[in-house]
Amino acid sequence: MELKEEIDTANRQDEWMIEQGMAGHKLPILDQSGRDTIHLYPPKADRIFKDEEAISSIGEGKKLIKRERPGWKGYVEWEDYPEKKAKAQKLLSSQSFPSSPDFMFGPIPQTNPVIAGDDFVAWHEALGGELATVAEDSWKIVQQEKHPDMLHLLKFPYNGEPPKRLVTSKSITPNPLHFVRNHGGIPIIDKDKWDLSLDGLVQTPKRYSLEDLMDETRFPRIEKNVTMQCSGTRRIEQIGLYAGQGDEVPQAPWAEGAIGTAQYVGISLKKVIKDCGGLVKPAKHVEFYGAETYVKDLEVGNYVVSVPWSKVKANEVLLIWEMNGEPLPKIHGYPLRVVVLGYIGARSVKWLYRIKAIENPSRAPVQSREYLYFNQQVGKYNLRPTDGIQIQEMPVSSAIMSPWNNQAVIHIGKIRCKGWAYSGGGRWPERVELSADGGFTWYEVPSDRMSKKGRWVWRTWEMDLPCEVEGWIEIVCRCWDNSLNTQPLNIRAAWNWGLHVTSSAHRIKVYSINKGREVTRKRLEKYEQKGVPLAPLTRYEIIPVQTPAEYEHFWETHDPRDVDD
Ligand SMILES: Nc1nc2c(c(=O)[nH]1)N[C@H]1C(S)=C(S)[C@@H](COP(=O)(O)O)O[C@H]1N2
Ligand SMILES: [Mo]
Repeated sequence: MELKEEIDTANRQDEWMIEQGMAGHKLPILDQSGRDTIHLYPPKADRIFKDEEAISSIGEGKKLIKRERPGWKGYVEWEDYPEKKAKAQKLLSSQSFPSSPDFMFGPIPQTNPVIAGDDFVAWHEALGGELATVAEDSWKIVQQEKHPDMLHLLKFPYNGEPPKRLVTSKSITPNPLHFVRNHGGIPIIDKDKWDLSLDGLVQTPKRYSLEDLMDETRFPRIEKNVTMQCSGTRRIEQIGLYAGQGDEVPQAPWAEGAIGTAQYVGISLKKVIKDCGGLVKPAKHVEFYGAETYVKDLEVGNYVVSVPWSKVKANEVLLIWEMNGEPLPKIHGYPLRVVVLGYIGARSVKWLYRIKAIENPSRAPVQSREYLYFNQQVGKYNLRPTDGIQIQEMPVSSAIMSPWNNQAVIHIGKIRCKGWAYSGGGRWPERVELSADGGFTWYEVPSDRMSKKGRWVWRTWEMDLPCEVEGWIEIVCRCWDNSLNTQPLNIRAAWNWGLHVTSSAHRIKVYSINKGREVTRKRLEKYEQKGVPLAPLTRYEIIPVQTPAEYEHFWETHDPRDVDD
């Protein structure tokens, strides 16, 4: 028991930062559960171990983890081989790995990619065989397929979003700018060698080539504009509110860009299931298998999730091969992916190779242990997966893409704002409202400045928001969907350990400089005449603003400051 203060905190260079909560990762935890308070300090270094004996007993990665099928680079089948899964888990738990940087509690790295994902890379390297070069291959594809301005939040598994200025630049997101959320590598699959297996609780299990699925005499083609939203969108606000308390598994610190809209072409899964003779009892759910390898708590598997049959039956689950007029990019699931209309992105499985009809929601980790919405009291030390609601439809949400938080804006009584609004489950944004006073008064975005409404798509919007006042203001945005659902007004109300569903009204602080006011207009003219730059806001410049004569004149024509009696 460590009673003595290992006083580390005296005379440290960073004492002030630690005391002010700006370096929470260095803080000892106070254990007050006994009579005396005990300080639990972070260890100086991570515990490093490698059990060579256990590792060599498993055999070589090359033999164990091999390519399952010719023409499917980076695909390893796990779900069919429980023994192989157990061996891989043993391999990973017999050694230590670098931990990912604590970007929530520690400072966020000022780099792009923001986080490297060293732990994920090391797991793949340790597994070896077919997975040895997956991280490298993934990064190459990012560079081939994605816009050079993407914000790479996590390099591997790749997670990236477009910068704010590009998120809503078009109501259909160009492919290179569509956000990407991966849990592992990017399998590189030859479409002629690919097929899809449909099995489980169906009358007649079958396999389909891409050609079969594209045969319009068998399956009517569907073309739809669909917004895909990751349930982690805007997570950065939850991280900022309570750093370090949320799910510390390396998660992309998403901002407002983990949402995108594309025109997809494919078919309804319902028709394919019918082609297999329909479901047999007691099928109620449909499970999707993605070809990459995902490591969760050192457990190794494929990416597997499920949706209820009712969703499939409503023709709201599509099998997609085309995105914005092009074959699906590799990074978005080539050759075939699922797109579940109005559900969180997580259910829209990429690199789909298997569909299985089952009785209950999938027990795979992504479905049963992730994408859960916990009560606020549930956290790291007390949670159980059954405490969380499995997230399917996203609630109504919106975001301001311009101006940016902490930005100064010069205007003439109106601040030009831009953003998006979206609602899950087939509901759509019916009204978007903005407030320039923290949410006391609300102005409606004129309908002619919103993009077209549709059941499965977001609406981008623009508005000149009336603002007379100057100085720091708070701009807030909220949306009402067609069911008149709206957003909670603060982040705290929506905070949850998984850092999902940040659907609270979006708030930004802006410094308002209203040139419509005489004093301000004249002052800015003076700056211009003298050639003094305005930015940044913190710039210190001495510009005389009143002459001594003007000052005297004021007091000659006004009451004095104090009274006589
Ligand atoms: N096979 C597979 N499918 C997947 C994922 C994944 O990691 N692997 N990520 C899911 C998540 S969480 C989201 S938000 C969407 C993102 O789709 P996109 O990368 O095409 O934008 O894909 C989903 N489908
Ligand atoms: Mo996601």
